[in-house]
Amino acid sequence: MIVDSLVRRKTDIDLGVKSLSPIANIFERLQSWEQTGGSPIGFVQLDIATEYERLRDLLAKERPDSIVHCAEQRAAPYSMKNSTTKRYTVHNNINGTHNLLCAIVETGLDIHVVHFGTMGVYGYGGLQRGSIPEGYLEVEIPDGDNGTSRKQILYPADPGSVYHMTKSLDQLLFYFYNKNDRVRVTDLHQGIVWGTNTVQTKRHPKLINRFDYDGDYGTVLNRFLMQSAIGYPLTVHGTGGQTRAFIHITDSVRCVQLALENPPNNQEKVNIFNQMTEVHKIRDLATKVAALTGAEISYLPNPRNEAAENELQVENQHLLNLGLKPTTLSEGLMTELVDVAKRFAYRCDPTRVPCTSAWLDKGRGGEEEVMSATSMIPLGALTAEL
Ligand code: USQ
Repeated sequence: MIVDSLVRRKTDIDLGVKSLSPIANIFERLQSWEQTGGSPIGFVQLDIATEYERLRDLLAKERPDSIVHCAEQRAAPYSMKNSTTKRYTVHNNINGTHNLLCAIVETGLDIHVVHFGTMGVYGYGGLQRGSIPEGYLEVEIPDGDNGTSRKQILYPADPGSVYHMTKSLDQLLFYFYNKNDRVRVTDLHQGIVWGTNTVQTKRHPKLINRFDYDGDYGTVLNRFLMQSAIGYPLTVHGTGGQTRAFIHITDSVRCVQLALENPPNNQEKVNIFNQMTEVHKIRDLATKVAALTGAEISYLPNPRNEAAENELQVENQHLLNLGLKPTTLSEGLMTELVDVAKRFAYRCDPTRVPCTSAWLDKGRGGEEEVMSATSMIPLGALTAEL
């Protein structure tokens, strides 16, 4: 059963932009799924952040074994646009997660929650020593008698946007409800997803996934591949020195399946898996895409407040041990995505490609940030939209 407020469709209308791939209405999608032999999927339109009683009663009626929680506002740039989108992101994400946990406790059901978290809870600041562990860190705390005691804690959160901050707060909600009420949770700390089709979505044209290319919702690799398809110079922020974790969409779906098939028991702490398969620097990705497609690269002032360069190593042994076989960056998969983008290029509005959501107001250093980034870049490389 799908429970969805359908707010993402409304956000498109508010932003005046649409997915590059055409998205059929929910009823057509469900019908197409059944036509291709899929088991019937129920649908309930419900906002879990505001309709607590309906959510609780639905759980009591349906008694699910597991819930995959992806009912969160998921774009960092959207969360940083203005005070309305910041407050919406906090309201929706925190109340949604809390209502779900609270309803599980109130109904007395033993439901396994699989949550889409983010690698961004760890932060991407500067040089890193060693690999980022999967959620927890062993620390020694001074005990006041010149000795130390050992403790396992959540890895210190270092969010880089309001969106990432809400996912950091989610971790505490899970920690508390697991400790207090033994709610079983798997938190998937996911990297940047790329690709658009899975085996299931390829079964019918109306099952295609969203392909967001705009500056608010599009993620970096999909954006670069789509930009190359329409002849738009690749929009690298700053020097492109940010290093990020990535995962292909087919692996993302497989990881959810592995998490569902391997739930923790209710004496175990929250399972945290780093859901990523590879790490890349943004400028290296741009170079790869340019070499594959002949696209130009633009080095633009960075609208975000993020380190110019960072290194990243990540542990992902849990999902590998459960059987994940990583699908890594390949020319074939990148070309497949460029082909999808070319097919729907007629739906693209190039004026919506630039990232206009700025992390800092002018009065708080935003202008200086843009100025210093601009001064590092050959003027010829800047595109007109700035
Ligand atoms: N970037 C560019 N050019 C662009 C777009 C982005 O250089 O045109 C840079 C950004 O400055 C940033 C990096 O690419 O350094 C990643 O940006 P992104 O928009 O692809 O990803 P991000 O904002 O971090 O968020 C996305 C998803 C979010 C998920 C997160 C995983 O929107 O839901 O949680 O990736 S992670 O990045 O590992 O935190």
